[in-house]
Amino acid sequence: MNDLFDDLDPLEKRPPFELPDAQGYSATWNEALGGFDICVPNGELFYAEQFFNQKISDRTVEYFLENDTNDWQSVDWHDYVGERLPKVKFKNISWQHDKLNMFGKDVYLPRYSAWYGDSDKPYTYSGLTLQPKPWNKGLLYIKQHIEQATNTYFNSVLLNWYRDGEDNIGWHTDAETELGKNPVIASVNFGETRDFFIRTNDKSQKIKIPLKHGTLLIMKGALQHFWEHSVPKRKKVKGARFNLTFRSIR
Ligand SMILES: O=C(O)CCC(=O)C(=O)O
Repeated sequence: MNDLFDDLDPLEKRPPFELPDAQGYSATWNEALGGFDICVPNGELFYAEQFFNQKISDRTVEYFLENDTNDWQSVDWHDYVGERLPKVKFKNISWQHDKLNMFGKDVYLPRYSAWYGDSDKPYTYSGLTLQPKPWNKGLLYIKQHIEQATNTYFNSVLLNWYRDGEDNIGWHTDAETELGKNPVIASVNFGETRDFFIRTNDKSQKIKIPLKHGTLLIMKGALQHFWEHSVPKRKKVKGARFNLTFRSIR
């Protein structure tokens, strides 16, 4: 599906971001999957810059925001924090605005989210236990395309909606025990490009990976045990970005 590099010899193809020029790092073009198999010390990635084409990616953004209450393109979604968000009747996704208790105070997360999956797979992250909503047509379409390409089965997905560059997610790993020892996590992106960072637990190495409209990034191997990831604030980004992380809960 990735034709951006078609005129290059496979050996000359390079991912559109820098990897340290050091032992343990490599990127190899995977012709069959249209992306790069990337090795980092104690971890593996797969990066397909345009796994979903423009048309499907545009339609996905629309699908996520369609609702009976507002024109999805012109509304300021910052006006719907907390309990106001579920009052909007979204056609396809049950978006919610979760809060965390930090030092005795409830704080809303700087993003909206939704959780879908097989009904018997509740998931706990950052102290929140999420009950999945049943799969819908659009999410199954995305899931099945990723499953076919990667030969991996996923039974749940966390959706994050970053309204603009103020929304973010801090450094963390997805090493929850219910994901198994070395989880395969497929992260797909729609909307604005945002910088996704991975850094080693000791903070000595950091890699910036641009995740674009239609990009697929797969994290696998021991990555979650040795590397953290984050999407920091980017004040210049004015539009929305959606990230879906497909997981397999034991
Ligand atoms: O938005 C992203 O790219 C990352 C999301 C993430 O790290 C998570 O959901 O755990």
